[in-house]
Amino acid sequence: MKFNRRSFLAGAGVIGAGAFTSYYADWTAADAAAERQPLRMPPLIDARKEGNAVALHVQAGTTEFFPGRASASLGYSGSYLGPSIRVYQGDDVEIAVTNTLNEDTTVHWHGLLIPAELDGGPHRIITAGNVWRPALPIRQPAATLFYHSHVHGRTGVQVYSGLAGLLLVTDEAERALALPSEYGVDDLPVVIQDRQFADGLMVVPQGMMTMMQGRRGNTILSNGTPNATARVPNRLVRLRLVNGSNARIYDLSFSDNRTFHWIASEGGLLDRPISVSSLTLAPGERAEVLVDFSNGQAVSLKTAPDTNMPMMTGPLAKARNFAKEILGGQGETVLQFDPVGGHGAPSKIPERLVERPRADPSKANTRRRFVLNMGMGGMGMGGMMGGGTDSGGGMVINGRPFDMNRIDEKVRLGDTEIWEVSGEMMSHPFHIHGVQFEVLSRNGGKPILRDAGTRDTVVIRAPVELLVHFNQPAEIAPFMYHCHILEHEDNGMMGQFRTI
Ligand SMILES: [Cu+2]
Repeated sequence: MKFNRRSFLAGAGVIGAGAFTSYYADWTAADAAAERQPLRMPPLIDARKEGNAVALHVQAGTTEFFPGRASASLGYSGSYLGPSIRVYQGDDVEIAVTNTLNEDTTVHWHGLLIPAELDGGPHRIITAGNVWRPALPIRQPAATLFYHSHVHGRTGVQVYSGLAGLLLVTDEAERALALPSEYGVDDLPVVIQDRQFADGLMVVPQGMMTMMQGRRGNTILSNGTPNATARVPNRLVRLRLVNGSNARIYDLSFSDNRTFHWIASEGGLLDRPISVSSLTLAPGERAEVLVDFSNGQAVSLKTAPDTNMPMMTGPLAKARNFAKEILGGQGETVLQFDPVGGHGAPSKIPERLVERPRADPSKANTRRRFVLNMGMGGMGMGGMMGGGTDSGGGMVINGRPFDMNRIDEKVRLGDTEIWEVSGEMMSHPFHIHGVQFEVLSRNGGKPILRDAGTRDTVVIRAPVELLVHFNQPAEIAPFMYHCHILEHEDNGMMGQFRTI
């Protein structure tokens, strides 16, 4: 992945060369320091062992992503990311969140089905020095959920700096399946994030290109570890893959092209495992998979090159394609696995997982349409390039940027609706708070394999029909729906609804 600055400038032409070079200049920095590091494991907090009262401290600190190089970062009760919190279906769990930062924050429980006033969206600000104590009713099936900052306008920076962690819901049906579930041993959370490093230090990309594409970086971290290696037992291992990146979509596969088994979507376990050799994961999406390491061979989880860039014409398109050619390369290693103990006994994959009631499309009487747009068409290149550095180029849904004081949609509590969502310029991960949904169709045709199961986030471009069931109240506070490219969200690609 070497990158020649002069030839890149030539490709960029005249317009926008400055923006491109500042964005890409350090793109190759991290490769040089490719020393393997053991995969870091977020501490596990079992809520029941804490009497269902958990404390989280939002704090600033420093993290040595690379040995001896201390980067400024944020974390929950730690310097980067937060503990994995195991919660049990049927329990009420109080989480006391103390904000020790010098700025506002919020904690959104992404994927948790709870009333809107507990959801931790942009309205539920925790000001500096204050504590928020939501009592979260855990009523949904086992799933891997993702808590993170959602403070409007600063979500991108705060999550990038480290404000994210996992909430692991468990229930009896899951435990009865005897899936690998020894945390950190054969049940591994893997939070995948790309971050920009210069000289071994994490830097926060800024500027117009960053706002358009979303913050990306030259280094892939797994649980905050660059060049990570996981030692795993020589048997079946569960990976809870979480895309915690601000903007990048990963197309994951193993270096030996082995088959693995997708067992849970964002909403929880599928009805049966689906054998795959690759899996796409957009920001905010999660997938639990079973991987058989019984052949004892080292193997790497890899991603295909990053190709989700805004569609452009003219000199910017040339520069973009040029960047893709140079930077795309052969893809990258996300995480290496070193099985311990040589050859093991081959693993058995369960044939069935769980049966869950499904929403009935014939009950959906209301259809709403949402178009996620980047508003570049109307502005023209000159306007876009000449705008403020962080203007973001007019991120909107249905032509309107987010307004905290405007309720965009009102839904009847208990209803099932069809939401038809499409995105322009590039692929966008669309997330709806307080619901789970199923994909009914894609671009007028059948859903793809990856659309199986219930979910709260889905990557869209051509129109996708979602069957959404609304069973959480949003009277005191609204719920959000938005693009999960965090810079798009921060710059207005978000709306809000009430359920009444
Ligand atoms: Cu977007």
